[in-house]
Amino acid sequence: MSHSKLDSPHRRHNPLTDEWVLVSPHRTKRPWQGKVESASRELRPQFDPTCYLCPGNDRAGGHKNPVYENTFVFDNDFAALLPDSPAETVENELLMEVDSVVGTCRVVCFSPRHDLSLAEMQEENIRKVVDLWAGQIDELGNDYTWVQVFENKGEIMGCSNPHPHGQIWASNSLPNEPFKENREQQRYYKKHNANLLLDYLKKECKAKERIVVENEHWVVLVPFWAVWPFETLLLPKRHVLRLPDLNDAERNSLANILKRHLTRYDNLFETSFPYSMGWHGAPTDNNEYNHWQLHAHFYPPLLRSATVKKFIVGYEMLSEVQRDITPEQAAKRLQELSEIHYRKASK
Ligand code: H2U
Ligand code: ZN
Repeated sequence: MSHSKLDSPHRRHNPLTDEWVLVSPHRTKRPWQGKVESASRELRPQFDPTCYLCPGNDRAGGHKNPVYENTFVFDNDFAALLPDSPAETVENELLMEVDSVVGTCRVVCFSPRHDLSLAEMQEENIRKVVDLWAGQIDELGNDYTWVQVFENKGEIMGCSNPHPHGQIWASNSLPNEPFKENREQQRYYKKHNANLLLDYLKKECKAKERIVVENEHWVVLVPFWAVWPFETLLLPKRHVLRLPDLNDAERNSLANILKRHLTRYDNLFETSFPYSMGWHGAPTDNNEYNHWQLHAHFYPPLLRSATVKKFIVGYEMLSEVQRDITPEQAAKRLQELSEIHYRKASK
């Protein structure tokens, strides 16, 4: 691809969703102005008696957490999806279509330690989170078509509690994002008799420009079509449909790359980096999904500092999403960061 073409405003295509993003690189030609300020270095206690996720504490509705030692999963006390929504009450009319949905929501505590995050946990404990995610997808996949494992991290993302945790929402229908990804991966497979993301990964491994970190089994890269300033995609090097299909070595290796990647994220603005991340594996109904490749998206909102975030507003809401800093510039910044966490480095 000619680089001069990428120096002026252009649009990039996201082959996973068939959507476009406007890139305006000329707006970042000014030199990087350096770190603006780092957010206050919050020190949290290892145990917070008022936290509803800490071991042994009370939750809503009279529930009490066990004194868990590693991970802990429970049914969300305020679930957005319910397993017993009445299907027969749903009526359809032209232009006012309704579909019934049944599902379930769970909360996953990554660690009993209130003061940690995945980035600061030990690899062997991150591995336990990987196993928990895989186990949940196995279990909920028996009953539901889509099992969305995700983490919404940081106050700026609307996360209500700093205790390291994620969520799982499972449903009997395919939600919008996986619907698009399924359609596009299937279309590519039919047309090229090959897997979209594996073909894409081959190109990225050759170009190297957008690769942030990799190990024996995994790659983290800033996708060519990234929308969020420091958006990344994490994917296995071999063809894998779902998290539970990973073998022992690949799970350890996943814990390793998660720690390294999330440490870089934290080091970027010397803050516990906010993001929404989640896993996209093949749907869990009985259809054929050879066209799928397991991957995780990381969508961090921060743009210039620990406090300056990107908003998707105006032209972006009304016409098309847009970015100034290019995916290549973002990748370069992430590549240059240390894998020693800033909280450890400055001690
Ligand atoms: P967030 O921090 O991403 O909002 O997730 C916390 C979840 O925990 C949220 O979905 C649930 C909320 O419904 N929750 C409980 O299930 N029980 C409680 O006692 C408080 C919060
Ligand atoms: Zn806590």
